[in-house]
Amino acid sequence: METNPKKTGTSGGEVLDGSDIMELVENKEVFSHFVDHKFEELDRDRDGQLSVNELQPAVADIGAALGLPVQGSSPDSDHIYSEVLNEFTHGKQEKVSKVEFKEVLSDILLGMAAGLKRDPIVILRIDGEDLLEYINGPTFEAEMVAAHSLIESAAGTLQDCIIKAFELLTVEQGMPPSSDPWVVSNIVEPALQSCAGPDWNKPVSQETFLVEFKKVAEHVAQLLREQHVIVAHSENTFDGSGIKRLLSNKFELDKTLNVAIETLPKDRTGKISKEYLRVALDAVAPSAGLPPLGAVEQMDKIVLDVFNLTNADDAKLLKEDEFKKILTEILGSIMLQLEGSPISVYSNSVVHEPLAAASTLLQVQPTT
Ligand SMILES: [Ca+2]
Repeated sequence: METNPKKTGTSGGEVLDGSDIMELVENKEVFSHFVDHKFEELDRDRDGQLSVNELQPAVADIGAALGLPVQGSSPDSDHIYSEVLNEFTHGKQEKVSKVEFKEVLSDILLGMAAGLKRDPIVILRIDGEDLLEYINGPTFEAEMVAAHSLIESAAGTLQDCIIKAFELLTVEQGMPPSSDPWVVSNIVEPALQSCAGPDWNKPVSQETFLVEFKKVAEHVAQLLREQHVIVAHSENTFDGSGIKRLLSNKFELDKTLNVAIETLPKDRTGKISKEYLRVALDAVAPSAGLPPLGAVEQMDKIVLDVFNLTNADDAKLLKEDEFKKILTEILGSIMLQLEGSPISVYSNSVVHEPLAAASTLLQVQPTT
């Protein structure tokens, strides 16, 4: 995950924010038709019910729509696949009627739509044009000089410098993530090979670096023009609103805090050491709309500042109530910091098939 303080230039992208899914499910007539069609397609033996085997294609589609790798490729995602299947079968190996299928599908789709609304995904098509524009634009030289002095300290060869410079470019400059194995073998490596010269394996001057990097970048742009790369760009902003919601709901807050301290070590009188505040905060994080500790550098910095301000690291023993009170104060301080300057986090990943096409589940069939 990378962090980015600036607004990203993704205005040209196609936004998947869940509103299409929401519209589909909320339009009774269209959704009924969609379910009828899906059901008929899945019910291969035409007995009016879906067996576990007949449900498999729907489960695979839901996985693809959720952005999961194909079934069988990792235990973590396979677990989600079996959860999805359990949703339909209620954990039993029984057949599913159309009514049940419709209910569960509607729940799953609405859940997906809500997830996308919180954290929209923008689909970008990288075709080399933005990269070409960037390398011929006004900021290129200054930025590459800065990049070079950053990279140079590692004292690499020209080739190393060029590879590292590509890692510094993002979709904003028209470059797909250069660490993606597909991008490496289909775009970056071929461009490097066709541009290799006599200075390739030694350290070079800034001037030579600029000239050579530009040549390779032009070649990369050319390759991108021949084969477009689709990148899913997701952005998440932490602005304190999740904490605000939690703090304003006394019942929910109590419940969350109790769960968070339940498993913490206590002394004989039931007191908890302040050194466990961090662990407790991490346990509260999902309910407060915060990322886990260690996931977002800027967020960790805020947490550190708040802990310093509240002397939260002095390992004193506190009664449960005092411990919860301090934890609540810490949440409040983090909220104020985030309200003052929200943190945006984005991640880019290469999609080898366009998302919508990967999932036939979300394609509404035309009425025939
Ligand atoms: Ca059947």
